[in-house]
Amino acid sequence: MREYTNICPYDCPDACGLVVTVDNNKVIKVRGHKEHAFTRGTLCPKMVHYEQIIHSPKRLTTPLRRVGKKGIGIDQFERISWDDALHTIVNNFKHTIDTYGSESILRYSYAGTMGAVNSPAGDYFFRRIGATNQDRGICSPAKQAAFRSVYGDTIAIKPQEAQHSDLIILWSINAIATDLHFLHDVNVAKQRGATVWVIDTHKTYTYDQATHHVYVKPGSDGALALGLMHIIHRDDLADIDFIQRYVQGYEELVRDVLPTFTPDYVSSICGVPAEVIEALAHAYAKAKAPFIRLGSGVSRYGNGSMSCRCINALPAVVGAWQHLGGGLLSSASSSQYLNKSFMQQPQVVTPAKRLMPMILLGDLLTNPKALLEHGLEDTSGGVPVHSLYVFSSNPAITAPNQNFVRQGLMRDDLFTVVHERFFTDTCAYADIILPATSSVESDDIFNSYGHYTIGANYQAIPPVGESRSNWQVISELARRMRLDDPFFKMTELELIEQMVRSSSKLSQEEQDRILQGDLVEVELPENYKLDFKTPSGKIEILNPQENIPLITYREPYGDGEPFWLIVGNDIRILDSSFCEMEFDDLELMKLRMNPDDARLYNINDGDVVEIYNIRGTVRIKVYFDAMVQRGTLVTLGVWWQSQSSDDAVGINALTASRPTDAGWGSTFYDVQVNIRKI
Ligand SMILES: Nc1nc2c(c(=O)[nH]1)N[C@H]1C(S)=C(S)[C@@H](COP(=O)(O)OP(=O)(O)OC[C@H]3O[C@@H](n4cnc5c(=O)[nH]c(N)nc54)[C@H](O)[C@@H]3O)O[C@H]1N2
Ligand SMILES: Nc1nc2c(c(=O)[nH]1)N[C@H]1C(S)=C(S)[C@@H](COP(=O)(O)OP(=O)(O)OC[C@H]3O[C@@H](n4cnc5c(=O)[nH]c(N)nc54)[C@H](O)[C@@H]3O)O[C@H]1N2
Ligand code: SF4
Ligand SMILES: [Mo]
Repeated sequence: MREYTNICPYDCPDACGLVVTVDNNKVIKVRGHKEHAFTRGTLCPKMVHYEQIIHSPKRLTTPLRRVGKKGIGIDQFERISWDDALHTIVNNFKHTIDTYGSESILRYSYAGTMGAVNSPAGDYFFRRIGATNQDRGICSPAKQAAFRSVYGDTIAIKPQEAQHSDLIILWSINAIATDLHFLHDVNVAKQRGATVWVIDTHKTYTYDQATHHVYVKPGSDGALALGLMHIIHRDDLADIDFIQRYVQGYEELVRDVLPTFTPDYVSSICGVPAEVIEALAHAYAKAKAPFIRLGSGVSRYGNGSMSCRCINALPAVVGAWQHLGGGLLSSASSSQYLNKSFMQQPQVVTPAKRLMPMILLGDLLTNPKALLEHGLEDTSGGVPVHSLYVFSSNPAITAPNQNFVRQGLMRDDLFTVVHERFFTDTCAYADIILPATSSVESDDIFNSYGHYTIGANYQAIPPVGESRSNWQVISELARRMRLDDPFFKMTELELIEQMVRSSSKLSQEEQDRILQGDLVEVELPENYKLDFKTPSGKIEILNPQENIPLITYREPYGDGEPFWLIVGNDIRILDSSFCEMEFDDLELMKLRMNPDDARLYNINDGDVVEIYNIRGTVRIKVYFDAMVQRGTLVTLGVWWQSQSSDDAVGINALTASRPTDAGWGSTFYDVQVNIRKI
């Protein structure tokens, strides 16, 4: 029996430290690592039985070739050897390049594993062969663009600082489900007397963590933030000394924008009573060290980046950054300490090729001119995709505009490879399936987008079945494609060492400790919170480089339908990861609806309804919930098709591939639907 230190690989800001117990080449137990500065010894419910996922009988263990129809199931596949599988893929790539041009190959991958080696494993390979590469915008680039607009390259605040705050706002973050370990810091602050506000569209799992709740209309938070600043200015609560020293654009904001955003006007946009807006503004401005934890919900709208810019301005106006415990955490991913760019091989120049925003997968598979029609550059002139390589992602269920995605995946003239741990919905459309390792079966290194602890994962057990890691497959494909870059000959261990040793930000001691397997919380520079790394050296409420330089309110898109549809995160799964687990609940996908709304549509508790819009229709059972705001409908989780309420489609049949206002991000929350009883 032996214990290994490991990192949880999933797309979660907590990037927890794990202790993995191995006996006889099997993981028998997983627990939270006590010495991890953010995990502090506890795991979320999803991961307490990680060993059941690693050794699940449902794991894919050999390569498979489809011999039957697309889109049906695993019985349409037969087992083949790795050699046969890789040979087929390489032949297809060569044929596709010769016949249609290299951009006819499309790579699609995301963060099934967050490992710094295995997540971007294909970035350079697909650029090197001239394929259509992807812009990784499925998650929350609009939020990052907003932070960058206001704070440039400023180092993100350490989450643990929130322990010293006297007022914490969990703003569009369902922390119990999505950032559980931050609540440790929140609870320490609460014990010291802090108040905790949650700003969301509905009552989430995180409800009980808060002392105060604010429910906004979807997509309206920009107006709320401006309303708070209106009151802060009106009541002389702004920190003028701080603003004069550190903020650009406050005068213009007060003159041109804030006068409109009176509490009554803001209330009419957000649906929040004016007295609640007043109370929040006063509490926020009078707190000594207010801390905002900004989640991604608010950024996934057509106005998402602008809303986030407005929220980012709040700590500037009250000077929160000066005080221990004060500030705003949007994401720590901008503050990279590993030299992750090594995986991109930036020194190798290759001809510019087509880049597809991830949200346009369905659009591009069904319409070769889609990028051009969206006003994007397409160096291929609009060549159809004939070969698709998917890894670490399940787009048949998680990508927006699902009807287009599935229509594209069904094309007979599309050759699809899926590298996966389980038979997901995307696998059903594959021509070749490759079995993937789990995080304990290969080597990798992880940093986090929610905190500053870095840790290496050294292989704890041999691969299950014949599974291989992303890097092992990609480097083998490179070899078979006769690419002779020394990069492709590197092992995962060598890549890890390279990313650590070539980091200019890690001290020698930190490097040594990380490589020897310690969990290392990196040291941040002194006074980093007030070192604003923007062109002006100040916080840029007014950023002259933006199309709209001064922060303001913009409306979300909407679809002209009567209900906003909120697809929140389910605590049991992570995007569609963990759907391979067994669940007691026979009905995983439900729709929560306010009973007063339901009555208007003659809908009863327990009725099966159709929710629909221009993009699709989904059948789902209604549950009454008086805590759901009028005019919104709530469903949790992006479930596999077999777990969905509808036989034919998942929830993303309703969501759109419209981009956010910055960063070509997803607008998963910016969806409206109508409802009918069936
Ligand atoms: N259990 C679990 N954990 C996860 C995930 C999961 O699916 N399940 N997903 C992982 C991934 S990939 C990510 S990116 C993160 C995301 O984690 P979060 O940052 O928490 O983002 P979301 O869960 O998308 O949205 C958070 C909240 O925003 C709310 N919201 C939606 N629209 C609005 C709005 O207009 N205003 C306000 N104020 N709130 C709004 C939603 O109701 C939701 O409760 O979580 C990660 N962790
Ligand atoms: N409606 C709606 N849709 C959403 C969201 C939402 O809130 N609402 N959230 C969106 C967000 S924020 C995100 S980030 C996306 C994420 O969407 P996806 O990128 O599709 O993420 P997952 O569904 O977690 O799928 C990851 C897959 O990778 C596999 N995997 C795990 N480890 C490895 C590995 O080492 N190698 C390989 N090859 N495979 C591996 C897992 O088995 C899993 O099937 O979903 C988005 N979709
Ligand atoms: S909270 Fe996130 S990082 Fe931690 S164990 Fe759970 S899924 Fe993994
Ligand atoms: Mo995400």
